[in-house]
Amino acid sequence: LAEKKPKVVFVLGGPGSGKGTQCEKIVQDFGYTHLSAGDLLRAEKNSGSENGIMIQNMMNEGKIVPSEVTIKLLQKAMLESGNDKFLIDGFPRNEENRAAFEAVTKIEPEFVLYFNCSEKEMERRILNRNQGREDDNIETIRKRFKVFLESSLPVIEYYKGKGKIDAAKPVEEVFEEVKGIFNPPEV
Ligand code: UP5
Ligand code: MG
Repeated sequence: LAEKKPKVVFVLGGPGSGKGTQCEKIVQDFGYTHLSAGDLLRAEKNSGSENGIMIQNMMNEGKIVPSEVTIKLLQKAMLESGNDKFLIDGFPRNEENRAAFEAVTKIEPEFVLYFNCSEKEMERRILNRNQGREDDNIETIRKRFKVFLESSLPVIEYYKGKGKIDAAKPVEEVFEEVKGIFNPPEV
């Protein structure tokens, strides 16, 4: 029996570009379930799982956790949500993530949002965040930026032309632009 395939939107952008902030707003207006790959990995780390130490070490170095770990967490969260529309925030982060997700789930994204922001502004936001994230120190932030440029931007380029947003503006202005993509104005 053919099951209905879930709809997925990838929400991408550098560290501190506002992925989580905008996803919370999209959820309120458009009925998606928000799945932050980073939040799922942090929860897995805190659960005392056998992968916990590995996840912690990789996140503290700004490195990308092996695809199979992240994809399992995403699949489990999708199943448990009972929803069929997902914002996948902060994943895929490299070409291998992208290809593995597609191979395992057979899902291709409806579209991809890319929150484009300068490093200077992203660094300012992260350093002001104060949520006790272990990776929010200047040394790890620099490593996260480097991994973003080297590994994650190529994935964004792969999906090019599908939803680049100027994320340097205030939250509400960014969301106006986001809404236009979810809800194209009628002509
Ligand atoms: N803020 C937001 N929008 C603003 C605006 N328009 N104007 C002014 N301020 C704004 O926002 C960051 C801060 O800025 C907040 O204080 C917010 O109020 C303010 P947020 O919405 O949290 O930005 P976000 O893009 O979500 O930043 P985050 O730090 O979560 O991004 P990262 O991509 O760095 O973190 P993530 O949690 O996705 O990943 C962390 C690590 O997990 C990775 O480095 C990696 O090691 C690992 N990981 C994997 O290995 N695989 C994965 O698939 C995912 C993660
Ligand atoms: Mg986030």
